[in-house]
Amino acid sequence: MSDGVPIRAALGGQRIETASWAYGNSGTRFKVFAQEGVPRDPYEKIADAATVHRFTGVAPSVALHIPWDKVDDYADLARHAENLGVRLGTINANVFQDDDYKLGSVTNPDPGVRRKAIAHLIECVDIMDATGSRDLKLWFSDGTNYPGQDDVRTRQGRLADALAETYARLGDQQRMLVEYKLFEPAFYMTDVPDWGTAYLHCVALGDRAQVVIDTGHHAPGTNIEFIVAMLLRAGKLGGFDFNSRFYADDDLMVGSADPFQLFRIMHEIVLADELDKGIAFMLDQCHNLEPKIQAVIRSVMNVQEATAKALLVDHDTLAKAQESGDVLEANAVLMDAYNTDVRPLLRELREDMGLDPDPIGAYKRSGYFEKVKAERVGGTQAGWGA
Ligand code: LRH
Ligand code: MN
Repeated sequence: MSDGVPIRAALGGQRIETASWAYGNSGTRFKVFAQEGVPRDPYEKIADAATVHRFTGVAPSVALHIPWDKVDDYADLARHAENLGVRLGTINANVFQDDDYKLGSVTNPDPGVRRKAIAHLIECVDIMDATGSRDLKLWFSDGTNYPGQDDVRTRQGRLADALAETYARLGDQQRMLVEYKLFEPAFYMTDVPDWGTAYLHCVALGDRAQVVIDTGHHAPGTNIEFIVAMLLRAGKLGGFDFNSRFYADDDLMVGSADPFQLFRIMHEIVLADELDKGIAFMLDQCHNLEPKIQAVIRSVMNVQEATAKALLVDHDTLAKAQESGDVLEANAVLMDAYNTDVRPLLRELREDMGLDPDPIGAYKRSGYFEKVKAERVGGTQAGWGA
């Protein structure tokens, strides 16, 4: 029982948004290994996302990336999603793949290039109007590779102007989520490198500008749950791009490299009673080697397991130990929850939800992958189009 909300109800009400691009081919600069059965268009990507929701019950929306998911009729795409039991979620802008953006997009020294980038951001808001999406997510690859290449404060001014113009275009129910990243593709200075920079821009913009924490975007050793707590305290935590990494922005399955970190993050969310208050819990991953749909199902289950453990933390005993300075007792309260096997609880929850307690087994038995492998022959497989 966490703050009066039965754990099962909290887990049953969890909402995890999957990423359309996770179902497409992806890789590294060395190689993209194409896989059989990969979708060829946004309609097929959404069918795969709906399959994840069918077997997990807690992934009812799918984030889109523009232009990777560009279609002629977004309202028709939204209907297609609805017919499959899911809805279109966060709209991700892309100002990181066009030749014009070599020296930056909204921070580019060339005003014409900045105009082009801003036009794309605003086009994404038009798409949100058509899809009914609440959130516009903005990640900028903008940065420099050598000291002196460009002026830091001048670029920040250009960025602030572009964000303000885009923010002004948002509808009343729409939000802007600003994502930061320490480095890559820029290797000397990134214009939005850390939570502080994203936070400062969001404060300057207004209430509907919030920060997104991509768990793969920090320097090694960063205490991410501290950033979570700080942004929660400031009312500026808009969402997460969940994934995990051993080294850099590896985009591996969330919880696969560091399940304890994911637990500590969800502990801060549960402690602040923010599990179902509008924070966007999104997956942002690339399944370069492993079967993609199954990997997304596993990722959703990893978030469920971390959340279930966080909901098991005895907050009263923890607070007492903290207030009395009982260091080991306080740590033990957290470790007891973390070391609890929550898989039986989640199996029961799935049965309560009318689902197979074993989502991966059920998915494999469904023959869905064999079906799409047979159907998706010909055409061009979806990818990052880079
Ligand atoms: C950048 C990022 C961003 C997306 C992209 C797919 O590394 O995390 O969120 O636009 O991955
Ligand atoms: Mn991301």
